[in-house]
Amino acid sequence: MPSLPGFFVNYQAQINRALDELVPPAATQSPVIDAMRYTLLASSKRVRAVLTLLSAELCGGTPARALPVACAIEAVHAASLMLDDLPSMDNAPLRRGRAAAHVQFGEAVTVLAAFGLLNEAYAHIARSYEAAPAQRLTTLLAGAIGLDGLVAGQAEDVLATGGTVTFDALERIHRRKTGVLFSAAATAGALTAGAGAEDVAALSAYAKNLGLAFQIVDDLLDVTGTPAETGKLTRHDARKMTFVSFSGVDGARELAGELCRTAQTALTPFGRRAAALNELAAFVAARRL
Ligand code: GRG
Repeated sequence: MPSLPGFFVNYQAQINRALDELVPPAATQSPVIDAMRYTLLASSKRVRAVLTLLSAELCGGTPARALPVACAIEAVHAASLMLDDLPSMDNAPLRRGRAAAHVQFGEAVTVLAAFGLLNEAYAHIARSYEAAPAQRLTTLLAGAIGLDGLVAGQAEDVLATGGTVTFDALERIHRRKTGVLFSAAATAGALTAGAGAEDVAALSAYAKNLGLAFQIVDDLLDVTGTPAETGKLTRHDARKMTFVSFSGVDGARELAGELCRTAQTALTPFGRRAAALNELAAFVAARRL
């Protein structure tokens, strides 16, 4: 089974340590903090944060400087998963190989914990960088979450559930739900390295296509994967239109492969220095986890 590229292990360890410090255990009993840590620290590939660290390195920066914003992005991602799983949205009982947060802690605590993670994400950027990069990074993140990003994509997705969507609408939903945060992750890494506009644009194009491919494979794994592989209930998207409903299993895999090749083409200016990001794209095209 295609597994994560070998270099992930080292990055994941750094990211997991930093996330543990970002939301430390509560000093006195706090179900909200428990719920934040429950989802944030559960088993995850950490693809978005690794993308931030790799992008920073590719632009001459260091993982250490990129780590705070990489963690902020993982906190946003975890918050989005908690909200997405709620009964009023995707109604998913299983996430990251265990009960979803609302099953474990109830809906009220889960909504508050998601807000808590969002808040900590911004606070972490504000305290970790000088004023000018902090402002750029928070603006970037707000754009990715907001009205042309996660919130917009999720709104259109939820409102379309049970009905029909066009292929273009589906692509827009998935680009906003997943592609935009991937793009912000790569851009953030490049910005922490002081990259120029051309490098930022190339990495953003790479990540935007990678993110859409990642989401298409996510749809595919809902049909062809197992809960043991994906950590969530499978066949759960049957009431939704997905790329698999439009293109079939083989067509969706083909489309994801094409997008990954487009992503790799965007890396051409970096030459062989982009080997790790090329490997990540090859993994996404073939992934089963
Ligand atoms: C206010 C943050 C915020 C969000 C509101 C709920 C919502 C809008 C958006 C949901 C977006 C969403 C859940 C997109 C799905 C993205 C996706 C493919 C998730 C699975 O990602 P993996 O496989 O998961 O990287 P791990 O567990 O490995 O991190």
